[in-house]
Amino acid sequence: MSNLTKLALALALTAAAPAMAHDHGQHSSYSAGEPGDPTKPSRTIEIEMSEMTYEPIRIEVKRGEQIRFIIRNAGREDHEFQLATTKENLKHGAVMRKHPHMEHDEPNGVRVAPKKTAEIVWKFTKPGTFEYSCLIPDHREYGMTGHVTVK
Ligand SMILES: [Cu+2]
Repeated sequence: MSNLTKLALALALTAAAPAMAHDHGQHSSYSAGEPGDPTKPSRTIEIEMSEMTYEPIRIEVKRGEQIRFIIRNAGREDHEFQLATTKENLKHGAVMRKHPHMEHDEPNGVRVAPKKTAEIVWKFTKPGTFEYSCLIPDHREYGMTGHVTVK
């Protein structure tokens, strides 16, 4: 290998490294806590989604508590339950606006078809206020946000 080739290779690796690190970071940390362990005990909270709200719209959990969310779509359209900080959901919502049919495959969120039910097991490891929101374009704006207080 010539010195010039080695230099080009080194530059290419340096340029690629930050992008890779960023991707990895996005998938290994979640703003509202961490994915739960379904084999461990959890408290069940049922959430009903419809146009354009959640029931309940406010819940309280203890720090370190694991919750099994049973999320039922009682509406006539698809809805989402995306558990994160407001900041993260707004950022995610902006991406959804450009790509409305974006598929999610993350443990902190789910899209549910009408009359269907989904489950998310989540461990609230961080204190603070978090939210669940539907990021399908316009749904959040029409009121699809609920809040989780972690004490
Ligand atoms: Cu919705």
